[in-house]
Amino acid sequence: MYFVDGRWVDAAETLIHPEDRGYLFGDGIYEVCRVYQGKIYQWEAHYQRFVRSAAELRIAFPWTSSELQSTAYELVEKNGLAAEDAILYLQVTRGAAPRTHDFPEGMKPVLSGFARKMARPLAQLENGVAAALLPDIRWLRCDIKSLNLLGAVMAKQQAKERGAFEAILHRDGTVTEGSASNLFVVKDGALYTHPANHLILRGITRQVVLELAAQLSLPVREEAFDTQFLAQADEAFFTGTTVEVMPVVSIDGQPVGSGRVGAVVRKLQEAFAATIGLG
Ligand code: PSZ
Repeated sequence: MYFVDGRWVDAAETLIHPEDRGYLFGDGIYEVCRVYQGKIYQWEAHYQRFVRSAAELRIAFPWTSSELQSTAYELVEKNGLAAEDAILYLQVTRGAAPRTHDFPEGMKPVLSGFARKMARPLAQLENGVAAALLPDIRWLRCDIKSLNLLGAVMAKQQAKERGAFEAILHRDGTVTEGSASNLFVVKDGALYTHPANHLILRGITRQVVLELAAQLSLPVREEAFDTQFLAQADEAFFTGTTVEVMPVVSIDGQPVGSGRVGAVVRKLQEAFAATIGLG
C-alpha cells in the first residue's frame, strides 16, 4: 500500500498530478527512515530534519511529529512489516500548480510514502566495500534533503560501473561525503569527517556515530580534508540509514590502510548495533 495525499492506494491506482512540482522541478523534500523489527529508528531526528528542509525551501509543513509518525507506522503495518527490518520513505512536494519556476503563494503540500522490507547489509558490514572517488557536481545546498538528486544519481551509477559500492565525492580535492551517505576516516586514532555545513547532508547516522565516538572517548575532528589525506587514512567508513557503519576497504582499487576492516570501525559497528537493540 502507498500513501498519497491522504489516500491509501495500490501502485496501479496512484495518481500523481502531472503538474506536481515535485515531478516537474524536484521541488520537494523527503526522508528515509530505518525500521528495525517493526520499530522506526530515530524518528524524532528524521522529523526535525524534515521540518528544517521544508523551512529552508519555504514548503508548508502542517504535520506534527505524532501525526506523521502515525502515518509512518500505518505504512509499516499496512505493508505487513510490523515485525520486519524495512525502510520507510516519506516525501512532501510543494504541491501542484500551473508550471512556473517561481512558486504561487498558499500551495497545498502533497505528502506521500511507502515502506518495504529491507534486510541489513550484513555481508558488506562484515567484509567492507569498495569506493570510487568522483567529483561532487551537486548544488550548494546539500544540507537540504531535497528531491533533486541527479548529482547523487549520476555519481552512484558511475561508482557502480567501476565496480564500487558507493562514490566518495570531492569538490576540487576537498572530500565531502558519499552519494547517499556520509564519510568518516580514521587517522592515528582520531575520526575525521566534513563539518555539517551546506556542502553535506547532516546525516542522522553521522550524528549517532559522533555521539558513540564521544562515549568511546575517540577524538573527533569535524574538519574538511583532501583526497591526499583520504589516501593515507588508516580506516574509512560510510554512515547512513541503510548502510549503518559501513567499512570502506578500497578506494579506486587502492587499499585503505591494511585493506581490511579496521579496529575502530569494528568498535563503532558494535556500539551502533547496541543502539538498535541488537549487538
Ligand atoms: O536506502 C538508501 O540508499 C538510503 S537511505 C538514506 C540515504 C540513502 N541517504 C542519506 C544520506 C545522503 O543522501 C547524503 C547525500 N548524505 C548522507 C546521508 C546519510 O544520512 P542519514 O544517516 O540520515 O541516512
